Amino acid sequence: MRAFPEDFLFGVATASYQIEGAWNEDGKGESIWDRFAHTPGNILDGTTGDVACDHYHCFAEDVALMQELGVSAYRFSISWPRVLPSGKGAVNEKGLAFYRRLIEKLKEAGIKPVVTLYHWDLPQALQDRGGWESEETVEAFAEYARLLFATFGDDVHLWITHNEPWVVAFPGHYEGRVAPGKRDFQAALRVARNLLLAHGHAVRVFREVNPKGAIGIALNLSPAHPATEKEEDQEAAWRFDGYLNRFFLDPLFRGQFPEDMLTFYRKKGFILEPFTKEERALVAQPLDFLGINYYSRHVVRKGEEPVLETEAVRLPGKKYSDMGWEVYPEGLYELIHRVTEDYAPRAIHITENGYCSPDVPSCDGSIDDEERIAYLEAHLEALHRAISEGCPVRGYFVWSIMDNFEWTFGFSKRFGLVYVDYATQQRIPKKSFFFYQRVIRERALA
Ligand code: IFM
Repeated sequence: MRAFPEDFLFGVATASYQIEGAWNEDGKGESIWDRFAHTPGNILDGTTGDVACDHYHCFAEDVALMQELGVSAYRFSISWPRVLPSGKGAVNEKGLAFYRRLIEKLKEAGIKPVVTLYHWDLPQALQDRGGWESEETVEAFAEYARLLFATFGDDVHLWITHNEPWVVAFPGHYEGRVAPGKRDFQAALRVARNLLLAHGHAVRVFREVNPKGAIGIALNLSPAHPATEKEEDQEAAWRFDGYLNRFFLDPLFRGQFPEDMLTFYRKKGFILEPFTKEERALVAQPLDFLGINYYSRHVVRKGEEPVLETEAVRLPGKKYSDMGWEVYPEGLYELIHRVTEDYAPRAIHITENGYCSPDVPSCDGSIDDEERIAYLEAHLEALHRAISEGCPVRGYFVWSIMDNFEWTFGFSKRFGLVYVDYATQQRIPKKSFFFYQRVIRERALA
């Protein structure tokens, strides 16, 4: 038996746009994801998050499922336009009331709320005035954070400022594959910088308001490995590491962008202002924990992509999920050690980890997702190894409690421990639900 520490948090995670639905109910404002998904051609299967898992109405049933699963924490995000329809100014009390009801239900069930402030659904009203490219959004984020800390401060166990700022900046503003769907690398750099500043402002407000609980950020991190021993591929892998990992870790823990990336982007003709002394102090304020979202590693070689000049490589003989992501549990172990040794966070939470497979109920209605079980088991084992070697990992959140709207892929991808029949909103626990239930009950891997 490999036992986990007594106070280790076992949780599950979701995000507002992916599950809530009720996109225009009770005074909610439009988000950039409403706009993006409503624009024909953006979502692969033509669906939207208008209804999604209808969690806005079914949240009590969903909390009951979490209670049955036995989790000690639930990570969810607050929809900014649901509580501030224009992004700032007038508060939508009905929106706040929804999250109050959810938090109450969680408390009754003995589940600790873990709240993400920003999981990608920016109020469209702010986007119309420049979105994350504009300082106005940075200021609005600080006020939005203040409202939430003041309203729910003492009931929330962990606060997460941003989820995966890399995705917001680069896939959102350079690749154009997620909202707001821009294709401009210069804009993406500006957005990345502003997201870090906004994070810093929110942390400062948190320390001022001083609620119970702790604050951190969730980064999507992934080891970048060279496809071959060739020097140009090794350089490509280090550059990709700078692009994905160090570009956020260095400012958060050292107050500045990595020197090699500043030079690289400058050579490519992009403007990236280093942080000033005041900004450094703001961005690198001590965090209570670092959230890591881990799914896979990246294997890269030198390639034709115009900015980074790297290219992803798919290796023969390896297992890939339905997202096309390699199953690579060793990467989680490697990452935890690297972050612990290079950046020394006070604590680490694995804020997301999970597996995508094309699950289909069998004739008797059960869902036998053996591959997900194998994935979770291997990752929990890697995590356990890192903890037993002294890495400060305090929690683990499976993505996701239930199947949901997988952004550009719509409902065509399933990550849940619980199957969702979108036509009826019926929830069916998969076999992996019972696997995770047993791990939580025993607080150990068999
Ligand atoms: O669904 C997403 C989530 O919103 C952010 N992290 C990755 C998940 C799977 O793609």
